[in-house]
Amino acid sequence: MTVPDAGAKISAVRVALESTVIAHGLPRPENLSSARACEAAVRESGAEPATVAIVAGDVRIGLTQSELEALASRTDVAKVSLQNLGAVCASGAWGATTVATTAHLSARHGIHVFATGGIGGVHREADRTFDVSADLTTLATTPVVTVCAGAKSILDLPRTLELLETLGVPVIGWQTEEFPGFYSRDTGLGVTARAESEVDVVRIALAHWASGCRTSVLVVAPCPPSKAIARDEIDGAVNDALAAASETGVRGSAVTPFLLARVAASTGGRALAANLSLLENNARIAGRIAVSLDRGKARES
Ligand code: PSU
Ligand code: MN
Repeated sequence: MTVPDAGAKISAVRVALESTVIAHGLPRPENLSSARACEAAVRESGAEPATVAIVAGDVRIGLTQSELEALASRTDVAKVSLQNLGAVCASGAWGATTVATTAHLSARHGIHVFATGGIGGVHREADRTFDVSADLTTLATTPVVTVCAGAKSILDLPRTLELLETLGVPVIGWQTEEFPGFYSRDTGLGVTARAESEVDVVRIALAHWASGCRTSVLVVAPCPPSKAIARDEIDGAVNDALAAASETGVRGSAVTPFLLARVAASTGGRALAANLSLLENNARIAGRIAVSLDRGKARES
């Protein structure tokens, strides 16, 4: 077996799902319907969904329906990155896990594939602020397949890709040679390799890990065409939002919610529709990859 294994027993083919998007990334009630739709999409692909979160201080790999409802409706859910994971657990609080924390906990619990919307990365003006997401450093040390639609639209995408290259994280385009722009299908930026199907992804991931690499394999799947937004329109909306942020002096962790709310408003709800569509799409693709990876491992052992 060449898939790194933390020693945990795998009873079924599981796919982990990120929860920050549920508690902090989407408005209500779409957040709960999206979380359910993502779980259903994983099941339709033949795998078992495991939404990851912290429930009253306990790490949960898979939530009950009532826990999922609580996560989507409570107003005291912490955003949990690796830095505050221990503190949130120790305090008995509820927490929603970022990409970094979901990847980390997935690997620890024997799950090799997880799905999210967009990863964190290098923020614009990071040269001044040092704001680089722990998602990148965690992907660099965590051997799981991560399925996303690119990085958050408000980031510096060329620098995010540079850093992924430095960290040795392969970026696999799902039926594309272009790094997707989250809401838009294209950015003009390239990927490491293209995959036509889950079989291609599994072949690359197994070869990557067999050669001793222990990073994540990042699969980037563009937003489904019917809901995607043109690149120029999104670039304009993000630039307007950035200008408004510097005018109003919004700072720190308030910046991202501020920018995303502005982009959502200026696209008249189409940004939300795109987000919901790509989340479900990613969950479905992750399910297919997990099933195929399980078969690949069985052939090897
Ligand atoms: N993409 C979005 N909205 C979000 C996130 C991603 O459009 O809220 C979340 C994800 O959970 C990601 C996290 O892991 O933001 C990164 O946060 P930070 O930049 O603080 O590391
Ligand atoms: Mn940050």
